[in-house]
Amino acid sequence: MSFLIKNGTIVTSVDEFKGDVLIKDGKILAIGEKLCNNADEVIDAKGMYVMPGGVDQHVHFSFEFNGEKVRGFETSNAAAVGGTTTVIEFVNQIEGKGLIDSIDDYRKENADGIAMVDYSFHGVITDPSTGVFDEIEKLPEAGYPTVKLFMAYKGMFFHADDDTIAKSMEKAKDFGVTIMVHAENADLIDLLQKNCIEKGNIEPYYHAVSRPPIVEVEATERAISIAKLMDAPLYVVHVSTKGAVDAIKRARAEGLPIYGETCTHYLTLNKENLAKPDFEGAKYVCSPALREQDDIDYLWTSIKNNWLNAISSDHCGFDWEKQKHMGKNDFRNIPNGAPGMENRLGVLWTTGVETGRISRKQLVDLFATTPAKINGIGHRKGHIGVGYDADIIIYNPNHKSKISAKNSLQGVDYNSYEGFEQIGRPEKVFLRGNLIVEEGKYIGEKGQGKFIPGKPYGLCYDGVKR
Ligand code: DUC
Ligand code: ZN
Ligand code: ZN
Repeated sequence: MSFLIKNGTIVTSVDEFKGDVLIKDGKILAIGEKLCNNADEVIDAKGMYVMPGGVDQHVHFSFEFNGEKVRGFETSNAAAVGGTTTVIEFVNQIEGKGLIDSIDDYRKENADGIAMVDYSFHGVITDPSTGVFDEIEKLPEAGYPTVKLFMAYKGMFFHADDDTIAKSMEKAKDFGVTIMVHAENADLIDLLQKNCIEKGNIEPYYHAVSRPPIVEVEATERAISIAKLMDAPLYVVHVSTKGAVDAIKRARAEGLPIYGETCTHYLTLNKENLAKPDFEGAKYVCSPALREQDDIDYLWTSIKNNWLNAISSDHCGFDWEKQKHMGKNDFRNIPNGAPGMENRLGVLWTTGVETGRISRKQLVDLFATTPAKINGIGHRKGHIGVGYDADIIIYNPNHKSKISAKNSLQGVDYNSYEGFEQIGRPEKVFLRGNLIVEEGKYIGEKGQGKFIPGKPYGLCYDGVKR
């Protein structure tokens, strides 16, 4: 099946121009002015923006907290309607098992034949006892060139200490594997949490009180120091504070290959949400915690100036009614995480592009192009160019809607952006040349998403083999 998308404004991370895009056999075949061809279907995109499908490199479809599990790949059509055509999810190493086997097994059971957008994986090291460091060199061959380590979550099986981080980096740098960290100081959080509980401060708001900016800043600086010592690249996920941005900025100014992302919610939601009455605040319990306005403003400045390099959703779908309520009497038991893969583009367009804070090109870069490059899939994803996968969004900037959990496909009983007035929407979305969203509705099929192996030496390596 071939499509000719005519008369749209094509937006890439480096260019914006009026033109046509011809797609055939899943790939972009031609881009130009007034292309004429006998495509099977011609689509008039006049007045619309034609952009690459989003790459959400930070989603959780298997995260567990106190035995409670998030919604999985069966809800990935939500990413599609939100203009995201590739998701990259974090898979924990199973205790006593190798990292590659853990991801392979997870993938076969939970993603293959189920996913509705394309997908790739980051491995999460949880068990250093299995010879996992020696396995790092085999990750690129398996198509998993990224590894995440959780500096937070003291006492949980996925917490990683500095020794694990250093050893991972030492190995990773020789094989082009990118180490990513969730940077928060686990010990300090544990101490502050206990202090809150001892004083009877059990409500969701104290999640934020016990995770102040300094715990993120300290861990970010420490991770950078370890990366410097090991001469390894580093990618810091979900940066939420000025101090952490500054640490990354300083490192890059020194010439170190240190990169970072922020997330939609850190740009648009604030700490006061956690104070909502009737336990509504629990909906906003995620880690790092939501911040105050000065940090939020600085994050906008950071994405505009390329101090941070990508915007992810950190999608993590726990229900409020049953799952978040586990922490009714102790905020420490509230599962951490917020849904958001469906809303990343609409919210960023409305709060970023429509307000003039960032340009459309910058949005494309942060939403699709750079995340693809960081994860070794930039040769086929995240860009509108000849030979790339035909993952394309036709964005209608004139559509107006109100975000609501009841119209959402995320499979979660709340939406963090409930009532948000969104400007524009992905009218049509193509996944490798297949039309999967039409008039904003998902029309694809379960299992249409495919595994996209990542290549090593992603963007954090700056094109240099270290
Ligand atoms: N933080 C979250 O809020 N959810 C998932 C994992 C994480 O680190
Ligand atoms: Zn995290
Ligand atoms: Zn996360």
